[in-house]
Amino acid sequence: MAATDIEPRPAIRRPGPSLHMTAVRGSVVGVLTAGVTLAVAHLFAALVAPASDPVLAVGGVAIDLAPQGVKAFAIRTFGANDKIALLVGVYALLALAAVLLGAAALRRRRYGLAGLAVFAAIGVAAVLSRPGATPLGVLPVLTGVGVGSAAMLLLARAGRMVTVTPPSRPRLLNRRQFLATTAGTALTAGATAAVGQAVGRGSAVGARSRAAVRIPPPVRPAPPLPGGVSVGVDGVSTFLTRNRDFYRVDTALTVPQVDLEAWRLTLDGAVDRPRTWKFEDLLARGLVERDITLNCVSNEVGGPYIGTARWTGVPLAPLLREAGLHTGQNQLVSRSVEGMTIGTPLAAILDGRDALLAVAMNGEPLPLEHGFPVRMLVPGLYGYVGACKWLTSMKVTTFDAFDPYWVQRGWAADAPVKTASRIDTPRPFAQRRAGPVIIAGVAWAQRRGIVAVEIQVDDGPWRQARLADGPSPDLWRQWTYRWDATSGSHTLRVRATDATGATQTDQRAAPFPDGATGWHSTTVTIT
Ligand SMILES: Nc1nc2c(c(=O)[nH]1)N[C@H]1C(S)=C(S)[C@@H](COP(=O)(O)O)O[C@H]1N2
Ligand SMILES: [Mo]
Repeated sequence: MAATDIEPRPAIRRPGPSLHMTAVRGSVVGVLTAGVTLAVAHLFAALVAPASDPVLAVGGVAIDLAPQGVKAFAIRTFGANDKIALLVGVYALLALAAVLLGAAALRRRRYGLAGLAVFAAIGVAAVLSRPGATPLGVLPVLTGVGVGSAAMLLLARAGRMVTVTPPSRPRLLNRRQFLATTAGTALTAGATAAVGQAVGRGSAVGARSRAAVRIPPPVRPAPPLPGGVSVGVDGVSTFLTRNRDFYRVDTALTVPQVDLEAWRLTLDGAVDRPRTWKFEDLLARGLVERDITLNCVSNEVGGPYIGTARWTGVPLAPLLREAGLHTGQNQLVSRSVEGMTIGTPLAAILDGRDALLAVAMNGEPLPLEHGFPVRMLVPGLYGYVGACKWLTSMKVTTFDAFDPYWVQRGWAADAPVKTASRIDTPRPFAQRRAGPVIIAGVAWAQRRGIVAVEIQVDDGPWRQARLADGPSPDLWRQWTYRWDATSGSHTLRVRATDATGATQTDQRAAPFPDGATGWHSTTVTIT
């Protein structure tokens, strides 16, 4: 038995290794073991398949298993940083587990090894459960755990304690050796992780593919936007949202990297003629260009998950018709390269609206975050039922036959965009001088269009806002209202009416399961 494991039993009572010292050694051994394990796994994942990184795989499982309330909370609280927050959480849990593992390894080597085996099992299970996983994907975890075990044994050995002259406190057997071993291990782990990062960047095949893409000019360009679509008021969102400002909502922990050479889009299911396209085949069909507003069902009243872009793409309806749709079908299931499934009502695609397979956004190939090389866009539907990114297959089927990802989690299978409006300025709790104050914002009801926006100050009457130009029902519409502000604290409310004549309901509803409702309001102070 190792010296660390024995407490000599002299009659006199003497201090054991100080709790402090044990905790420090345990933490050092555990965290370094975890560091080596994860760094090696990361490097091998970069070499084999990025999705086989165990941390990403576990994070992915967490996203898919997270109950609806937790997901909604994460999007509400962390917004576009929800994935960073998740990874921070995963690493924090790992660090805690690592400290315990290190302490266990110092007591008995086999406790440490058993702990690592548990990690290996979790990692392997997570990796294999990811969409598109291959048996090769377990290589990074297993190699990482193998090297990690060796590191742990080395560290635990170097961290042995000895009691030199009872009743003094036990000390490190060889302080210098412990320091040298930990420093060496830390350096090795760091260097391995850095190489893994570099290899990962080098294999950023999506970025390379995207850089090489040339999108031909559209055969049917978008009609020019009238200058009057923008109210030109500070604080109101730009009418077209820049790509870098466009909201991003998806379950992908790392942005999928698509190699355009290998990428194919298939159409099958209940059709006479299943088809497969390469990217060039799609471009060769001739592109159209459309300005379309896209928004997320998770958007709270007044929330930021909406944007408008000029999209270039292939009209989707003719593609489906050419394939010969069987009768009785009502759902098109899109599948993305990382395994998302999105179900779109066939009727919506075929009713004459500009449903697209988009290849470009605001004049550039689709950004990787927004679905390079191809995403679907169906005006009038929330993104989770009409806007699959990183698209790789489409299947014609029925709603009875298949529940896509979000529907399995209780969201509505069909989700037309609800009429909504937002006050962009003044911001909440803004302070303004008494006198004229411009209230302005946006309203949207894709497919129907906005015909009126009204403003209410406190409990006063509803008054018409001035609408900016609205060239298409698939676009949001800006509005302004000139308010003669009097001093005091005031609540401003907005509501919109769509072209069917329906005015937004004041009934508050949360985004789940088919989109939020209620009037956006904001409180300002006038001095
Ligand atoms: N592959 C994939 N496509 C996806 C999603 C996803 O998680 N994975 N999220 C959908 C949702 S919920 C929305 S609102 C839109 C958001 O598109 P954006 O990130 O380009 O704004 O993408 C949709 N397409
Ligand atoms: Mo969404």
